[in-house]
Amino acid sequence: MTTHRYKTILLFGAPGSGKGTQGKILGTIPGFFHSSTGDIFRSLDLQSVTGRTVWEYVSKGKLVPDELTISIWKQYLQGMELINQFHPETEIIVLDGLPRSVHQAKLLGDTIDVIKVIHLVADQAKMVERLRRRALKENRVDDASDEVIARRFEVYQKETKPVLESYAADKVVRIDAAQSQIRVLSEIIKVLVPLKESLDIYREKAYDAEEEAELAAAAVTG
Ligand code: B4P
Repeated sequence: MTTHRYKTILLFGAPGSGKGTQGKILGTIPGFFHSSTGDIFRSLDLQSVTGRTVWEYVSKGKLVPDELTISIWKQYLQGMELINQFHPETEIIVLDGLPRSVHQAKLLGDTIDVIKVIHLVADQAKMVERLRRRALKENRVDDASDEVIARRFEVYQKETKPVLESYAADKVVRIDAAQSQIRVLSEIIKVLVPLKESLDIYREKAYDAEEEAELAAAAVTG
């Protein structure tokens, strides 16, 4: 695993705000790597102790405990790097659903370098309606009942929303998530294009400087 902190964009918002929807699309753009804790949790084997523990929380609309969440996510990312699916030197992580508590944000402080927070905002009734519709299509345990959905919103207000205060106000961009998917996407893209271009220039310069230093060192020793 690289020793640098990963350049990261957070997709932030309440359940049903469209983090996963947008994250999946952004992850198909060269130079971006999408990572969703919700997806990682849903892919765990229910026969395993970890898989069953996670299911216990998710199915009740609760947050999976912080240390367990971070440990599963780090293992996942390490695996992706090892199998060459994630390239930290050239890619930006689009982090969807993490951190979901102030403690998680602290635990991630030495691992990720948050360059922007995309805050997807819509009214709760709209998001609940989407989750109910998704429940019919995807059969997700966390959308299974109005009670579980309501608990997820409570958890969001109490534990997740305060995370926004962990980041400088100029890093947070608020986007109206009640708009069509393509319009939400286009607003996110407008934010990401200049960020990605300036990061590429910075990384190229750093690479050239490193090469020059290596050549100079070789000239001295050789
Ligand atoms: P997630 O998988 O992150 O689920 P989510 O918050 O419900 O969904 P999201 O906002 O991504 O909505 P989506 O795009 O799918 O988390 C699931 C659970 O895992 C959590 O409740 C928690 O228990 C656990 N968990 C995850 N991360 C954790 C962490 N860090 N710590 C502890 N526990 C954690 O959109 C929803 C629906 O709306 C879709 O059907 C989509 O098609 C539709 N939609 C989206 N955008 C739309 C638009 N603009 N217009 C119309 N429909 C739209």
